[in-house]
Amino acid sequence: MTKNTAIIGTSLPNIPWEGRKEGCADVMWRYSANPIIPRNAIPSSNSIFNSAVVPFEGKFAGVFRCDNKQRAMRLHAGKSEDGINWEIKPEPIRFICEDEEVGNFVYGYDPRVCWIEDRYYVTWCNGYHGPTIGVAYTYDFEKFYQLENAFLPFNRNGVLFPKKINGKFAMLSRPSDNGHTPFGEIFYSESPDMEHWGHHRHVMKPKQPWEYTKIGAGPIPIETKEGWLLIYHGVLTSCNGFVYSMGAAILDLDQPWKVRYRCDKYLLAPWETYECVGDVPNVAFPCAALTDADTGRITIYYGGADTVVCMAHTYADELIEYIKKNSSI
Ligand code: BMA
Repeated sequence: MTKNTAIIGTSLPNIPWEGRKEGCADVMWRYSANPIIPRNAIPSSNSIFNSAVVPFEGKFAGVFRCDNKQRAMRLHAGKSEDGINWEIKPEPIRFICEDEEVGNFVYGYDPRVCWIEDRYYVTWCNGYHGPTIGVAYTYDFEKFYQLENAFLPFNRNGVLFPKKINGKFAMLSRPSDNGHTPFGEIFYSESPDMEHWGHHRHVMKPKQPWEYTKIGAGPIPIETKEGWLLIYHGVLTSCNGFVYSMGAAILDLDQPWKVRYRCDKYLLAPWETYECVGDVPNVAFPCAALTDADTGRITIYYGGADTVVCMAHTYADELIEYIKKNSSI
């Protein structure tokens, strides 16, 4: 297999994958056995959704959003042989934190997991006098060490880049309010040490009708020859409430706050029953992507209707072509 794909990255020959069905013309397609994780995969859960997975020791590991039967939002670690069948720990993650003030867990949701240099970093929406971006790291998905929150409240959708940019850690985030935020644009920030964040830059704001209320970064950006491939969610407000779909853009490799291309159409919108019916109807919310540089395969993990975890697939090269062809910045 040649590494002649747009992805700048490593091989993942065991990426969970199902090819496009005959007759399907979509650039991104769903795994046919969705959802892969049911709402009751652990005894305490009301719902399991908006979760993040990564390759780990030849297999897979992840951090899962499990809302419990008190409807408290908790993060649980999990492992998998194949990326599809998951063993999620019944007990939530107990973060180890030097500072009680920061480590006092109130709630946590919508995790992202990012390998940078020598460890896995976890970012999530962390309750600290309102939602902000929690940061922790782990080596083994057993012990998690919590660091300072990245920002002041109110912020959500903190998504790290998988390598330092111009010598600094880099993160996308989405300043918000304390409620079901009716606005939202994506910003870029840098840090020399994963604690102090600055050099804030505006990346993009809602544009097309499908994303017009707010947007937020999804999976860890994927490094490609064309730039950082960013899959994000966009929200439309209908007469019946929010509708969460997935879209994509390509950001400059060295100055990721500069948008090179941006797809004006959504890639995947809530059409299937498991996306349209659940605790929150009409939600497809991506939080992770696995990639294989050899084949260009990308598998997205997304939450369906705030209730279950689902997968979708695409090819990097086809997706990049599609974004360019449908781009308006
Ligand atoms: C957002 C977050 C997500 C959720 C979405 C739809 O504000 O809370 O976790 O999937 O709303 O309810």
